[in-house]
Amino acid sequence: MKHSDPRPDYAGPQAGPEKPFPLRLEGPVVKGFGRGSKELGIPTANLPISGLDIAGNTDLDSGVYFGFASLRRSTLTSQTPTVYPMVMSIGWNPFYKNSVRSVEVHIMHDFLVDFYDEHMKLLILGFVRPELDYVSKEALIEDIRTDIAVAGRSLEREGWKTYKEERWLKES
Ligand code: ADP
Ligand code: RBF
Ligand code: MG
Repeated sequence: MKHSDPRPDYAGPQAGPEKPFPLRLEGPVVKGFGRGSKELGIPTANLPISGLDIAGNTDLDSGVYFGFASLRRSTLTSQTPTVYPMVMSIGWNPFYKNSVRSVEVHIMHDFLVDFYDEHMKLLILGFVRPELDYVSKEALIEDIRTDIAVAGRSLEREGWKTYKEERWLKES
């Protein structure tokens, strides 16, 4: 896949998620490098990388995935978690030459306040593309914007949108 190649409008099969999906990951939202919002204009809620081990998914390929995320306020544990569509990046962020692997989630919702420390659950339903390096920050941003559009459209399909009601996501 070259950076200049046109991108498909959808990810994953029309009918719905296929093995090994759905995959589940969860953990507290932690501080990342502080680059998402400030540098790229795209905030990403980071999970501790150990979250990958907990779920037994250490071998998950680096790249962009999509699905649904739920958030539970740490101070209001009795509250039913809210579910949102999400797109996420697992990897080394070659553009930034990170030395640690990260799990970062962009939630497709406008939040008025930050939600560090809240418990986030991820129902990962499909793969969008492998992780890439970029010639410029603008090229990276453009591809992430496309990832968001592709994920949003893909999750609205009949065989996919029902996962928003999945039981585990809504358990507090
Ligand atoms: P960090 O490097 O600490 O992850 P970011 O610049 O990536 O910083 O911002 C991430 C934080 O922004 C999240 O932890 C969350 O509290 C907040 N946030 C606000 N809106 C969103 C959103 N739509 N998706 C993800 N995080 C968001
Ligand atoms: N970083 C990369 O270096 N290469 C990528 O291909 C890449 N894809 C991403 C896709 C999405 C949907 C998101 C949310 C982030 C992606 N990133 C990628 C990570 C980006 O560099 C990171 O969010 C910022 O460095 C802030 O931590
Ligand atoms: Mg982040």
